[in-house]
Amino acid sequence: PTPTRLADYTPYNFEISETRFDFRLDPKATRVRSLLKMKRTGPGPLVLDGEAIDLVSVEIDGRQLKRSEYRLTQDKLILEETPDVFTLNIESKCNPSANTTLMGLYVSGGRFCTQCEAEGFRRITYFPDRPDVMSVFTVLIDADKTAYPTLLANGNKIEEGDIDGGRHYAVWHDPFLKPCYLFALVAGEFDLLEDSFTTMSGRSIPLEIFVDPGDAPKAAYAMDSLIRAMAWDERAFGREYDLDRFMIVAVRDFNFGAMENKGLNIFNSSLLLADAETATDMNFERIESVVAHEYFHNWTGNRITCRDWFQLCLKEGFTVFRDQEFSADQRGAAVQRIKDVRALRARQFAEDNGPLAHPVRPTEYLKIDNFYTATIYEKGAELIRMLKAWLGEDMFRKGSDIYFDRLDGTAATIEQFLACFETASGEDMGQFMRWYEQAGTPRLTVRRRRTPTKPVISQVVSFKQVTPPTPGQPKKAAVLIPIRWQAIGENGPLMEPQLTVMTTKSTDVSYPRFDEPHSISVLQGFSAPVILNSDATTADLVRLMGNDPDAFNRWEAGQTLARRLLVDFAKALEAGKMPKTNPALRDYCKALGTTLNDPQFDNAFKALVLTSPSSMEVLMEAAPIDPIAVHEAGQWLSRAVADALRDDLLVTYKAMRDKTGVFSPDAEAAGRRALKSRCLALLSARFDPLAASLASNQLDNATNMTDELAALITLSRLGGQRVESSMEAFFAKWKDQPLVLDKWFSVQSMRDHADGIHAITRLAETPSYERNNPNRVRALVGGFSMGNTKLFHKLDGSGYRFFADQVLDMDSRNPSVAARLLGAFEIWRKLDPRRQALVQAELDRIIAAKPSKNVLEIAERTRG
Ligand code: BAL
Ligand code: ZN
Repeated sequence: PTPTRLADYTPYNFEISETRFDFRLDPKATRVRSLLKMKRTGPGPLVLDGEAIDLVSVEIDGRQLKRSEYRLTQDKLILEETPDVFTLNIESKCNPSANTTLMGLYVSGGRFCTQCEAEGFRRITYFPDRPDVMSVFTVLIDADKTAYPTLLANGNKIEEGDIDGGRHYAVWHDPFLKPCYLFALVAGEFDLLEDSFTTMSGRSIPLEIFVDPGDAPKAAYAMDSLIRAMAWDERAFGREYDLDRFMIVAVRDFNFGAMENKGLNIFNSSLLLADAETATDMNFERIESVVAHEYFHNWTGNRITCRDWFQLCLKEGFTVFRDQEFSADQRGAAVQRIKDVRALRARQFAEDNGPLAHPVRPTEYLKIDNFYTATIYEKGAELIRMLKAWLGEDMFRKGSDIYFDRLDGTAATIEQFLACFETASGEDMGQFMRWYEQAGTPRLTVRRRRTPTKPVISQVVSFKQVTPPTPGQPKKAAVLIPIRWQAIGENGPLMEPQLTVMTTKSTDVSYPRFDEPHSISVLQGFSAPVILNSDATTADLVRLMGNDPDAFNRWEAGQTLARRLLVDFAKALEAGKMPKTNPALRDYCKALGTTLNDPQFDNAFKALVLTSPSSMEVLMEAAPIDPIAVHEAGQWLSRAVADALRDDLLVTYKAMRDKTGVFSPDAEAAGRRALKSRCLALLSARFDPLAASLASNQLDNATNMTDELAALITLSRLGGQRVESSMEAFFAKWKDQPLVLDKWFSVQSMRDHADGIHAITRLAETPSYERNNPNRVRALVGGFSMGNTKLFHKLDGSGYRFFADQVLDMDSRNPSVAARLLGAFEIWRKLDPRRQALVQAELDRIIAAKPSKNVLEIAERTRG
């Protein structure tokens, strides 16, 4: 297959001033008629995209074309000759109930819904399926009234009524220019949760969330989040909602988390439905941020969209940044930043330092679906954050105001985006652009030294940056790195926080002489997405854990200490030795105890301080290494912490128990539960019978899913008699709640089952395993590959084989989900040689099986 290249971009040669679609819905044969008002803007044939659909007829200005007047290939409809201005009518058919790809128009739970981003619209009808072709859409939906009482599309409803044969129709008009990837259509029977929001100019906007019958109460938190997000976007970015109503629909079968279709967001029900009994605090938190994310896309994505899919980060990076800022305001900046950086390190750093590394703005792809990555999203957001850190808050806001003003209604590029900040600040964006073009995580080395002159009048911090080679990019240039730093003494900071904007490969910064012992807090707030290599000693890190005014770096100091210990432990375990207790470990445990008992820190922060770096971080630092040694190193460290702090953990666990009896999903209550769960997990690392009895008690008496699931996970890790009966009881209790059953599959997938891979295979064969449902597949196959170190990485290769079989099986129905699952192999070069050989054999087997383009692209790039 030939890749699509950024360098080959050419504008489309037609404009479509008006678009009208008539849908006659039928699960097996939906008929789509389109009317497009076309105007030629450049030479060449008219080329429309279309895939897995049947063409019925094509007309130009009312005259039906003969078969010889157009060409039809597997994915294109080509008209060599057309007038300059004309009306094009096309009739086509598709089969939504047979559409297991979940791209285009499909059926989920008996309801019609769509997913068009990135290239799904071409599975609905023939159209220029590219983001720079924008039009004003009017959509008529005609469907059986009993089976599909609710008919929705983008924009405002302008007409509805009954028609013969028990059918009815609705006409929707969206006055805003949009590309077809933002098109949406929904039809079915729903319950409705309604509310409203009054915008800053005083317009009252009805808000409607459509869910499966009976689920409306579970949409209340999403509605609350939406209202807060709408108000926040007005405050933080001056953005007001534009249409007359805003709708969200929840569906069970969905490839993405959610989709920002204009005025009609469609959500995976896992990111919309929540109540105390069935959803965890993490679910509530995700719902809040994803509802906000999709809403924020209305400006960053919809009003201003992308010229081509290489510019995906233009909307995704900026929108992730906006949702992170929103969550920081809702839940506390430090805790939010820590969670975002943990996720960045576990996912994006793994991607950026492996075979799938690609720039935030890639230059070529086979399937764009494969580029909805942590790099585009999370690193893309980090770039916006750096822009803000560099330019300052006011200049950043000025630049974003210029962006919304200048580019509204257009399909834009990263260059156009950065030009707005150049206009605002007068700064040259040339070097900053490298962040979008260069893949790989820069390493930032920091060293402290005293000036050699006597008496010492100043001291120096030296920074050096190096970005390692990535596939296709052997040489890297220096990037602009905003470094926030500060000298910290025994009793707190000795100076104001500094911002050094590093633009060269190395730079020295001097600071005044301080007589007292002090440490340098570098990259406060994680001011740049780099891997820091610092010469901080254990004493420095302990000092920063206690005294750094920057809460992120207080946490970071503990993480750095823990990472060093974990790498040492993992290497010892791999060599068949027992990790040794050492002074650094004792200091680390003592510092954790101090934080745990300090009333000035909030509980959510304490829970994060008590959580050690992910295995992924340790694997990356210690590679190549046996992944099971890394996993066991984590258990060793947890056990050491629990041994040192047993009494404190127990007291805290008890103190965090809810005494009100009333569930609240707010940050404070969630923080208490997070700390309680963390204490329980640490106590269980000692295999103390007390932990088993605490977990059993918690499971029996839980009144919310956060507590219930934490107890179940603890029991599943402890093993022993209670596990099987608890798993069975949980299954029986929740078998009718698909979102909770996903959690059950996920816990099962991560257990170290006595009969190994056979247990996982059996799970994939149980009747409740829905092989077509992305959530269920991600729970079992994703959970297994990312969370079951022992069985996935078993040296007999059975874990890798099972996983590759599952990817190929999913690929036959849903290539984009299959390709995403396959990402679990991206770390294979970090593994020990024996496992590398096993994974390589599986990648070769996948490639030989002639998979979809999606899976082929990921398998080949991973294989290298
Ligand atoms: N645009 C795809 C889903 C999302 O990022 O919101
Ligand atoms: Zn998005």
